[in-house]
Amino acid sequence: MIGSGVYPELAYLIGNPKPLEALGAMNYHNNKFWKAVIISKSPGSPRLYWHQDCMMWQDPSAYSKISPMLFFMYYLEDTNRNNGCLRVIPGSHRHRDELHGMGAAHQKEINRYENPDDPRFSDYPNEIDVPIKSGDLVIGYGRIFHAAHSNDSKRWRTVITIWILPYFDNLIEKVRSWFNNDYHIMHDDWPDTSLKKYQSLIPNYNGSVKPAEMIQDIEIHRTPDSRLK
Ligand SMILES: O=C(O)CCC(=O)C(=O)O
Repeated sequence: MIGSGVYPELAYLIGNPKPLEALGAMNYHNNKFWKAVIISKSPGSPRLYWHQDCMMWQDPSAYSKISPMLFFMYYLEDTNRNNGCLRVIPGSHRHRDELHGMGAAHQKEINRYENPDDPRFSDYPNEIDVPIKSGDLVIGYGRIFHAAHSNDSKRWRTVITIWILPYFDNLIEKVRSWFNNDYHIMHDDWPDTSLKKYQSLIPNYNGSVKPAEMIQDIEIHRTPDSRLK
């Protein structure tokens, strides 16, 4: 996995006007860019565990129809069950699922596939596959549980994920402060020519709340509370 900080070439894709127009048509405005990652699944690599990406579960918008986090996934190969396509649990962005009680995403043990019997690697009756044609774009709710199948093919399978934060100015202040800081740490040294490609998506928080006010309670922000039924 490679983070966007070292890849200013991604600026073209981040600023790609077509998906942004599609967001506008879906009533998503004041969208800001957080970061992107390039994930390559090598031949023979295992499943990716079930997780959701949202880190704003203290914010009322996380419980509303308009999602405070979206992902754009650009797959660079056609994907299918054999080479590790995306899987999702429909409805899990708005409704509580058994996976919500199984621990937070992105921790070391789960990233390293240390316990293949962990239920976050299991199959679920309500999951669906999302096979994609190379170059097509998946726009997803950051709140939805998603995973990927193992890559049982002989070729690498690569996706570029871009996270977008809609209605950024409406988020609670500590969340805005943290995302703003995290974005700028990673991308401020990109050349101006790159930054200009997606200027309107650059977060801009000028308040006095420190990013630490969010990150010190990160598990609270990553986990839905009783407002998710
Ligand atoms: O590798 C995939 O297909 C999914 C990647 C993913 O879950 C993510 O970028 O959050």
